[in-house]
Amino acid sequence: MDFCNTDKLVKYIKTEINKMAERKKQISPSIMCADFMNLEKCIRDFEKNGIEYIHVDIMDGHFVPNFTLGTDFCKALKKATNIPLDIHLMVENPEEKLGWFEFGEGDYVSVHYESTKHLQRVLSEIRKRGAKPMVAINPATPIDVLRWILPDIDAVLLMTVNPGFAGQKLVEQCLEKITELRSFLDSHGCENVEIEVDGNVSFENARRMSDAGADIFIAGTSSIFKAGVSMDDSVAKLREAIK
Ligand code: S6P
Ligand code: MG
Repeated sequence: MDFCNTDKLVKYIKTEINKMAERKKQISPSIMCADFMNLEKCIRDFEKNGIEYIHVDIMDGHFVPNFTLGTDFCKALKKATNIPLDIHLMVENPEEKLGWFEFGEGDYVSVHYESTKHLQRVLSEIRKRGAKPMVAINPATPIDVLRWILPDIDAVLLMTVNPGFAGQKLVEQCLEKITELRSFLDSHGCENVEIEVDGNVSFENARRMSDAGADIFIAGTSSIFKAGVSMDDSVAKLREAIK
């Protein structure tokens, strides 16, 4: 290790802290970006490549201007594979809709800070139902809104684009936000709380996000669902970028 090189030294220290905190770099492909005519093959490819989570985007046409996947789709996915789900609820008043979903041990369920007046209630309900609660925040939402729900979360989903659509461009200032969020969590004794990044996680951006402190990477049209690249090759390339 070249300790005269500050960048290398900082990266080395961050890697050692991550190891101590038992966090590891993981991939969660966004299934809304898959080829729906070939979903079975896609899921088997995820399994073959040791994919850690499947990210399922649920949109209600109110909280975000789009519709995507829903309750039956999650149910079918749970039957089709043992890979845990990472359900991203982009819906108004998620506390009213949580009961519509089947989820359990090992699954992540995220709700947006901006979507509910009862954030703590809905996060604790997720935990009560056996899943891991995650809070999602939009690019413009400040980090300190998380202060009083820290005991209720296992991860923070940091949106790196405004939610609603695949194929958008990274909101650049979110890179600095990842670094700030990691220090915020560590300074409040939450070294084990993971950071998930969602939006334009390209191979190049993934490397920058990983260096900034992200742990879980939502892989969409910018990386593993790029046309003409095999899943094996793109997952290997993404793993190389985030290690
Ligand atoms: C967006 C959604 C995301 C997208 C993902 C797509 O509202 O929450 O999960 O599916 O970001 O990836 P990409 O690489 O096309 O931005
Ligand atoms: Mg998402």
